[in-house]
Amino acid sequence: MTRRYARRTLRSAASAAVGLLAAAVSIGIAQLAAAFTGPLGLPVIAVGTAAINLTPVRLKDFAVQHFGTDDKLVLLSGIVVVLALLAAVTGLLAMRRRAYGFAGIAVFGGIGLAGVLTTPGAGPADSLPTLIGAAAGALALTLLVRALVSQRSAAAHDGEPAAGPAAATAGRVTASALRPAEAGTARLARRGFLLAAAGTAAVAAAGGGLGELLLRRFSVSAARAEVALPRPAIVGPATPAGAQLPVPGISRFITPNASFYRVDTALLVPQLPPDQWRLRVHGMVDRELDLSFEDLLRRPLTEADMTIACVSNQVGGPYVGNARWLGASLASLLRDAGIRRGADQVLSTASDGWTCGTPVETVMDGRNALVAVGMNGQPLPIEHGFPARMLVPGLYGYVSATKWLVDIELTTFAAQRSYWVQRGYSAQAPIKTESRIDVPRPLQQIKAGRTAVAGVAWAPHRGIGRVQVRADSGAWNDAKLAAVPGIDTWRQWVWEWDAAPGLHQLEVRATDESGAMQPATRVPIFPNGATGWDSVAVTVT
Ligand SMILES: Nc1nc2c(c(=O)[nH]1)N[C@H]1C(S)=C(S)[C@@H](COP(=O)(O)O)O[C@H]1N2
Ligand SMILES: [Mo]
Repeated sequence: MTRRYARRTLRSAASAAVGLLAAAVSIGIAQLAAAFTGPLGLPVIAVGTAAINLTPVRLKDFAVQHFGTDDKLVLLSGIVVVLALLAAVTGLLAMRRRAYGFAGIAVFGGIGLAGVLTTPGAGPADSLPTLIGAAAGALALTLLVRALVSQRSAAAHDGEPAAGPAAATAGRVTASALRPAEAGTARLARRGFLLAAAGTAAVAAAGGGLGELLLRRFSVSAARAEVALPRPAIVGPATPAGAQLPVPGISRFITPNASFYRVDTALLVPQLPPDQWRLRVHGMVDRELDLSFEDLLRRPLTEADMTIACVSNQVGGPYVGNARWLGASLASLLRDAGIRRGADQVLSTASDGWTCGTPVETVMDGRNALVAVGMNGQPLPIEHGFPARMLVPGLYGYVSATKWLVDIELTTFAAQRSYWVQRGYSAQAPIKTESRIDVPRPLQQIKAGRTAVAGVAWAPHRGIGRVQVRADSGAWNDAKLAAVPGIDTWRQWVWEWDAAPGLHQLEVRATDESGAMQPATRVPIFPNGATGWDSVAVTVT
């Protein structure tokens, strides 16, 4: 009985493998085809993108909180697991009736096609990889089913039980529907199936691998390396000597590009060749503008230090960074276009269709709102928006910091809602005053005696006026504040603590330069940013 059970399991596994292999061929061949038509035609990515855009906002917040920047990897892994399960079931069904298998492939293909066709920027040609992949999958399925059926038929004649009751129904694939195989050919037939399986696996891997390789030609990293950024017309203030406190473990005043946080909805980082990039300015304007990257670089460029933060940053969280940016004045660009009376929203759009709404008033009030092209002395890194992005000091990223910027429309908040506003986030979202303890680390063990408690605080475009620290809910102590080049960056702070042995809790709170203190009340990220005081628990020995 265990032998029969083992044999049944093996049979099911072989059927499931048929489905998995056919799915692998579909995806591998689709990837190869997409290497010719472009990455927008990659069906799994397209479905993942559609999933991101359809995901309820609470679930997305959960994903960002728990998986951080790995949320995309988790999503893609999830899609692959679901795909594999459905493919295995399709294989099992296909061994009962081939039509079920084709139906399964049609469903996969349909979902892929829907994903591709709803991808902003995708054209009719981008549906080809999915169609070709589906056809290749159907072919693989046919071959594998045939090979497995003839193996089972041969095995039956060698004395193994047949696939099931003989059926006369047309299209029903059972051993009895085939010509009886010669006795003794079972081994040959098994080898035939294994060869077919290995062959399809090789086709899937070769297609996918070659596709991956060829898709690299869409990368703009070579084009980025060739960009020579002009010197700034307005040079940023020199970083004051005391901006960086000599405390090991504190966040560096300037966040290096490689460790700057990344938050966006893009599964594949958009690759925009600078020589093809255009920026359109339109809507409620006197004259439409249409700029090339060269036009943008010819404008006087401003260099400015600016801290940007994500609304999804929890109290004490990592989604904040400070860089020295280089860009053209957004206000001057809009002045050239001529803002019509009544326009109150700058609606910016990325190449992938993501949108962002910024108050006209904020952009025009004299702060350093930029169409940025440089970050810390380099062209923008591709994942941070190459070749151009928007930045507005003082506003959360989702209402100000459009990466891969291609379109600016002057409109009203009443007429149009941007990506996250459609999903319930506030249309107006200034960055809330925040402070974070960098050292000591949570649950760190430290030696008794004088120890530095230090970190960063930010209230972009208001400036940090005071930071206070306390231990074990005792009296508040003023931290020493580092120097800053202006009010748009974060500010380092340090407090010397005389630590006595035991378990302690440290807390921090900041006050902006207008005198408003960071509220103690914990509110969640949704709908316009978390509040509350950061705290860490440490053991002193
Ligand atoms: N095209 C595009 N731009 C975008 C986003 C996005 O999803 N797509 N996310 C915004 C958000 S929510 C933030 S916090 C900042 C983050 O910028 P960074 O990834 O360069 O740190 O980019 C903004 N710009
Ligand atoms: Mo964000």
